[in-house]
Amino acid sequence: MTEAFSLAGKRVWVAGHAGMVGSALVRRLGRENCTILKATRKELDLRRQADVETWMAANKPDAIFLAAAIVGGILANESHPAEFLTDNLQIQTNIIATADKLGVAKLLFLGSSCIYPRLAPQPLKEEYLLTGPLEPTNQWYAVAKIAGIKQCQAYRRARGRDFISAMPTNLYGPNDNFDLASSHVLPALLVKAHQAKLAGAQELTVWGSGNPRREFLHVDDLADACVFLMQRYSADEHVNVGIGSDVTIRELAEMISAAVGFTGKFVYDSSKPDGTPQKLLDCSRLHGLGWHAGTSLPDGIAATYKWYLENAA
Ligand code: GFB
Repeated sequence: MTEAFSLAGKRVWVAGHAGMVGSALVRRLGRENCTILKATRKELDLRRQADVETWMAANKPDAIFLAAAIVGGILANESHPAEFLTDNLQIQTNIIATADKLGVAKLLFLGSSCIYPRLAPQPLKEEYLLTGPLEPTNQWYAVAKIAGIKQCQAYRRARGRDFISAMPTNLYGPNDNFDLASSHVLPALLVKAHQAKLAGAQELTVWGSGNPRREFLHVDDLADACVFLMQRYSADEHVNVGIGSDVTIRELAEMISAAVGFTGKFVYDSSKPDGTPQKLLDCSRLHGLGWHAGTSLPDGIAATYKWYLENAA
């Protein structure tokens, strides 16, 4: 597919540049001939509309990757419903509405596979959006992300803006959150397996039943897909971004233990929630455009463990 929107010579704002997704985007955009704009949290509170307007008017982005969000694993979502709903709505609304006001040429909004109904058929096609009830543990975050898709569509229709949305599956990689209380499952199990190995422990605690199925995409693959979509995609419909296969949490724990060298057994903590039974994206739309993920899960886990040892352990 041809490149309809060139990033060459453009001022490109990565909103949320310090996070796992934003920092992957900054790495990937280093290969494009563009000027990357960043605003630290100290410089700009994205929840404050007037501050966002002032910063954007002064910095004049031509294109925006909207990767800024309050994110977290299943427990963080359950424990902070107000922040996951309100802060995310504020951040995305301020940026999208100001991008419209200033006539920003292109914007890509990032969502999540939790936008789909809890019991939607698998793999999840884009058209399953709003066809059933959401997963209760992350409904607050999901509602904000669904609103973001609709905001992009609304500005496309009403104002002719080239705002698009990408919906990644569960992500992992460098700069992930490795805090056990608020992280997602993959970094959590990496830390737990590593600490259990060091302590010579015989057991590792896995939350829930181990039966839920999840699909895991390396964040560098997501960044590559986002740049691809920014350059080549322009339509109302959001686009799923995944790897095409999923594993049970039990299988994930086994893969991580093998990578880390933990040889003990798993104990399942049924006081913790399972969440959605399965989340596997149908990526036919993205594959049809010509993009495929390049990192296998075992390779991605090995690379992330190496990164963790060198940077965060
Ligand atoms: O990754 P995770 O926190 O989020 O949990 P979701 C995935 C599964 O792993 C759940 C289990 O069934 C957890 O119970 N799990 C097992 C663990 N051990 C652990 C552990 O030590 N830590 C964690 N965190 N989980 C999130 C949503 O859902 O996914 C967000 O809450 C977002 O809104 C994100 O969509 C991508 O996949 O269940």
